[in-house]
Amino acid sequence: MCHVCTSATDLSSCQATTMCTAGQVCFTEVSHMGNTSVYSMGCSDLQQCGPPVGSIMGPVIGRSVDARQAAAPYCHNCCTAPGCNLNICKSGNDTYRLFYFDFRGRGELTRMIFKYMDQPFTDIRINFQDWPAIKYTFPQYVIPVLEVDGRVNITQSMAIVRYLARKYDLYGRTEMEMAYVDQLIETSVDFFAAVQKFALIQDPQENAAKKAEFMKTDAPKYLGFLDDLVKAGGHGHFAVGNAFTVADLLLYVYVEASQAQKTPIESPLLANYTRLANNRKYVEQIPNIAAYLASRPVTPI
Ligand SMILES: N[C@@H](CCC(=O)N[C@@H](CS)C(=O)NCC(=O)O)C(=O)O
Repeated sequence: MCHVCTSATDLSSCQATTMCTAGQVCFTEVSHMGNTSVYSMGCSDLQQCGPPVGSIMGPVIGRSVDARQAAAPYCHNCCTAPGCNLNICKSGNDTYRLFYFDFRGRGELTRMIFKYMDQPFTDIRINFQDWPAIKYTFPQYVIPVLEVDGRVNITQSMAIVRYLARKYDLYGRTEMEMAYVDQLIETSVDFFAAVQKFALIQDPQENAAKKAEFMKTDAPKYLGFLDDLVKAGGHGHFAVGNAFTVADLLLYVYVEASQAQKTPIESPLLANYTRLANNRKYVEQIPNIAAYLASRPVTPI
C-alpha cells in the first residue's frame, strides 16, 4: 500500500493510497519549480529505484541521496513498508548532531532511528573528562541533545525520539496506535529508571546484588507490562499495529538496557516474553539495523 498523487504542490493531496503489484515498492519524487515543491508518489518497479541500499526487506531502499538529490529531481526515494512514502523526502537537507556520552543509554534509540532511516547524522560521543567543562553549555545541563540544522537544540531523550518519529512517520497510523507507542515509551522510561538502580552502582559486589534483585522483581514486572502492551496493540512481529513504528526500535534498545535479553545466567529472561522476543528477532534482522549492530562501538551500557 503506497500513497499516490501526481504533480501535487501540496503534500496533503497525496493522502490517497493504492495497492501495488508484486515486486513493486513505494516511491516519492519531488522536483522544485521556483520555490514550489512538486510531489509525485505511487508504486514503482524496483529497477527504477536505483541500486538498493540495504535490501528489499529494509525500510528505505534506493536512497542514493548524493546522486539523486544533487540533480533534478530534488529527491527520488523508494521504500517498502506500507504507506512509507508520505514522508521519505521530507527531511530535505536537515543536518543533525547528536550529543551524548560514549555509551548506549538514553542516546541509542535516536542513533538507531537515524540508522533505520538511512539519515546521516554526526554522533558526538563526549568523554566524561570533558563533560564538566561543557555541561552548562547545554540547555538543561544534561544530554542527549539533538542539534537540528545548527540552530535548534532539542533536549530530553523522548522529546527527540517523538520529534523524529513524527517527522519520519514512525509514530503509528491512528490515534490509538499512537497511544500504544506512547504507553510503550513511558513504560520504557519507568523500566530504565529501575535499571539505573543497579547500573550506576560502581562497587562490583553491590552492583551484582542489586542487579540480581532487579532481575527477580522489576525486570519481570516491566517486561510483563511491555509484553502485555504488544499483545494488546501489535500484530504479528510488530510492537504496534501492523507496520513498523519507533516502538520496535524502542523495545530493542530498552530491553537491551535492562540486560534481560541475556540474563539471568541460566536462561535469558526474555524467553518468557514471546512477543518481545519475536519483535526483537525481527528488529535485529532489518538490514540497516543489522549493519549498525555489527559495526557500532561496543559499550557496557
Ligand atoms: N530526562 C532526561 C535525562 C537526561 C540525563 O539524565 N542525562 C544524563 C546521561 S543519561 C546526563 O546528562 N548526566 C550528566 C549530568 O547530569 O551531569 C532525558 O531523558 O534526556
